[in-house]
This record gives sequence, C-alpha cells and structure tokens, in this order.
Amino acid sequence: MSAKRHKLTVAVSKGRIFDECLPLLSKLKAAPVAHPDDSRRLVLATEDADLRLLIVRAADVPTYVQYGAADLGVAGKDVLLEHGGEGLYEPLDLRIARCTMALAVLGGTGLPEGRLRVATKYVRCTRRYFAARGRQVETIKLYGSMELAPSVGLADAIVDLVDTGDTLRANGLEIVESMYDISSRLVVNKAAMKMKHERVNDVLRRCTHALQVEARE
Ligand code: PRT
Ligand code: MG
Repeated sequence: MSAKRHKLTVAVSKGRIFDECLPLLSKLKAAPVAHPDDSRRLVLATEDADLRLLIVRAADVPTYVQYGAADLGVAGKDVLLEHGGEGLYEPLDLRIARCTMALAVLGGTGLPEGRLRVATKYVRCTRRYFAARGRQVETIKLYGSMELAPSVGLADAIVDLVDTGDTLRANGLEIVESMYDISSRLVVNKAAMKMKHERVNDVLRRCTHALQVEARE
C-alpha cells in the first residue's frame, strides 16, 4: 500500500514564540528553512523532511490543532486558557515566552469595593478567575491597548500579560493580583495522538530530551 505520507504539521505564531522556539527546533534538527519575517510564505519546510511549520496568529494556534489542520502547535498558556483546550492534549511546558497574567489598576487606587469592571482580551480567563473567588465582575472585551482603559474611565481594572512591567508603569498602572504564570506549551491534536502515535511520540520524546539537556546546562 502506498498511501501518501503527510508531513507532521506544527502550528506556531511569528514573533516572540517563533523566535524563542528556534533553539528548540534546531536541537530537534527541525530548523525552518526560512524565517517568517523574511518570507511571505505561511507554510515553512524544515531541515526535517517529515516536519513542516504553519505560521498562524498566536490566538489561532489552538483552533488549527483542535480541528486537525495541524497535528501539533505551540501556544501560550494564556491563549490555551482562553480557548478552553477542547480537542487538545497539552503534554509539554516549553518554558518559553514566559510572563504573568495579572490584574492591574491605576497606581495608588487599589481595587474598588463591589462590582468590578475589567477590560481585557482574556474575557473567559477573567470570568473564571473571579467566579472561583466569588467576586462579581463585568468584563469589557478589548483587542489591544488595554492599559488605556482605566485612565479614561472605561474600566476599574485590566487583565493583561506582564513581563518587565514597563508597559504598566508607562501608563500609570500597578499590579494588584498576579493571576497565572504563563509560558508556551506544546499541544497535540487528540486524533493525531492516536493515528500518528509513533511520529508524534517521537517529536515529544525529542522535545523532552532537549528540554532536559537545557535544564541541566
Ligand atoms: O501581537 P499580535 O497581535 O500579532 O498577537 P499576540 O499578541 O497574540 O502575539 P505575541 O507574539 O505578541 O504574543 C504571543 C504570546 O507570547 C502570548 O500569547 C504570551 O503567551 C507570550 N508573551 C510573553 C507575551 C508577553 N510575554 C508580553 N509581554 N505576550 C504579550 N506581551 C505583551 C503584553 O500584552 C503587554 O502589552 O507585552 C506587553 C507587556 O510587556 P512588558 O515587558 O512591558 O511588561
Ligand atoms: Mg502582541
């Protein structure tokens, strides 16, 4: 039987996740043949003839993997929490693109009493976080520039990712609660885990090994 053997497909976003994935891909002998910043191509071959990359928006990675358009993907825990993780396994923490999801308010004001108005792109995470704490919140969905919302009276607080804290500081905000530690995870389509068991497991083994070596260095 000569059924066409399809390459294993990994969905990844360009920007910090792609850049921070490069050392791992090199260790797997699966370095991409081009960098997405230098190419308009959204499908990138790698040194590994059996593995290709799809360049997609960070928030779309779980969707590609959930529906099997990609067998594997690399996504931030923030994106996975917001997506919900349906149809995905999340076997490995790649420990890259790390940051914190935090609740922030205007400096010196603290959290107001009573119902809280929170502006965020992470509506689902925010609702879940506050529901677990029995606190009433109204979420206001934004797609960017969350840091602006409190100073113009759109919200009492924001939920956003924080790395150095420079963006918050530049907008007069301060963290009142750190909610989740964020890093990027390797995710696997549930059907691919069964149907392409051997090849997917080989990638998982190689990643695990590379991460162990790195942790010892
Ligand atoms: O940017 P684009 O609209 O294309 O998509 P995206 O924002 O979804 O992707 P990208 O590449 O910016 O982020 C991809 C993933 O990187 C996120 O899903 C996180 O898992 C992870 N990550 C790690 C971060 C940060 N650190 C980070 N600091 N994502 C975003 N930020 C932003 C943050 O939202 C805020 O605007 O950086 C700013 C804060 O940084 P500091 O250093 O000023 O605190
Ligand atoms: Mg961004």
